[in-house]
Amino acid sequence: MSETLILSHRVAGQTIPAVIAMEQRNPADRDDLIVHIPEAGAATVATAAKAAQDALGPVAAAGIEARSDALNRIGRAIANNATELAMLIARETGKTVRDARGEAMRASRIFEFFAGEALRNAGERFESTRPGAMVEVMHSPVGVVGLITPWNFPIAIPAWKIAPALAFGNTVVWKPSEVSSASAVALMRIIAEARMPAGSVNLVLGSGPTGQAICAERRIDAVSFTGSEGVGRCVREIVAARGARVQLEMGGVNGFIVLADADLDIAVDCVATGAFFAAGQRCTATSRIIVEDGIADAFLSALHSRVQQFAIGDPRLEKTDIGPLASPLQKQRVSQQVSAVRNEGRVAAFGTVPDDDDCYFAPTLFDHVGADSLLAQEEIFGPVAGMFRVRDFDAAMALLNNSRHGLSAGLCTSSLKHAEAFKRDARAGMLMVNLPTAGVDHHAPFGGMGSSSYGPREQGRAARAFYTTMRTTYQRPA
Ligand code: UN1
Repeated sequence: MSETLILSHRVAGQTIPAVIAMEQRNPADRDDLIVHIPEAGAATVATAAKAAQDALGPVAAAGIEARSDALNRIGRAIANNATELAMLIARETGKTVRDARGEAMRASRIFEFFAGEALRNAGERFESTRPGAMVEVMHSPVGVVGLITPWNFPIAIPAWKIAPALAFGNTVVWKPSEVSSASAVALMRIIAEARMPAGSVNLVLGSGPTGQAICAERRIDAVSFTGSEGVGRCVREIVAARGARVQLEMGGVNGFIVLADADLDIAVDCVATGAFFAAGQRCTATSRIIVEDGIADAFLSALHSRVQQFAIGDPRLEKTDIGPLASPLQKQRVSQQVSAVRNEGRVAAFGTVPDDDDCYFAPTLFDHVGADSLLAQEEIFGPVAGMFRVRDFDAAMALLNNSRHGLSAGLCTSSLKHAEAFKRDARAGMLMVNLPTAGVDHHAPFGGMGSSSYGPREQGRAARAFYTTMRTTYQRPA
């Protein structure tokens, strides 16, 4: 039986009525989960930003222990509701329920991590060059932050922006992707129960125009965005033009090198999961598989057998490894990109999808891809990867670094010498040795080089740089 949900914005603790503009359906079963979504215009965004601004005083007055307690409450509530949240994420975005449960637990831990960070926001105090005077450095809130988040991690990415924003005394206007609005509303319900001052977190639903209104809203002091490179560039232009702070996490065409001395089982596992899990819809997914010639055929056949074992199907089922793409639009985009590169390598279809016309896309690998192929440069946000055959380690590194992106990069080897050279020379913000390019820890800095990222790192202790502003006080006794 299908369930109908009408979603609402939530500003200053109240849901506000709005006209419905869009709908989202379960991408694996178009008759299941239909949510109706409004589109917040500039006026709604302004109301939300005003509510957030009005909450800054009460948030400061409540103090750090209250903030820390609230973040802990949110973290615990997410863990307690992980099963329901995971099923909703699976139904709404096609992420497998196993992955989604992992995501919920990650979101829970992120809130708990930042509950601690709220209490550890230490500054510095040192002597001034002027005798008798002292210098103090404090890390103060930036103010109202606008958060624009994608559908592929519908609660973990919001968590790693909302939690540090709140930990350091900011307030939030949050716009989730329209593809994951129901998951966002579920997270928002949990946040609303954490007993923070009204207006601490405000949820505005919508698509591109709502995001644009956030970027342009003058009451918003800083904007953090995760999504595509094209949209990221627009976000930066609008936000920077009005002098506000901006942080972007965008795509990657992440490379993974397999050397002849690699443990083949580890290499196959890293590539199979890195390229095809989550149907390739992770900015850290492996897109370029760079393999030393001598082992390329053996590696390919082992990879082929491994991917054949994956269960592709209904993301709501516990046994499923790979679900569908998140929406018909996503399927259309991936199909078009794959058609555009059809002649740029030898295609090895790696799996079959359930026989219906939902949003499934079979894992696809292009072999013998040339270094100047589009596959080497453009991100395909789907279960699609290119295999590049190279002579040796130096050729592999040259190919790896021939990209305007630089999010994550991987190497599979048993050679310490090559691992050290990779860590020194690979142009990427996150380096994985004998581990997949996707799958990051919640307490470590996250971000890339080149066109992949802009602004300070997210996550872990590094997150403070974006969500605080330094204030230097000089003081001498009167
Ligand atoms: C991960 O690989 O564990 O959108 C996280 C994304 C990234 C998060 C990846 N921002 O896929």
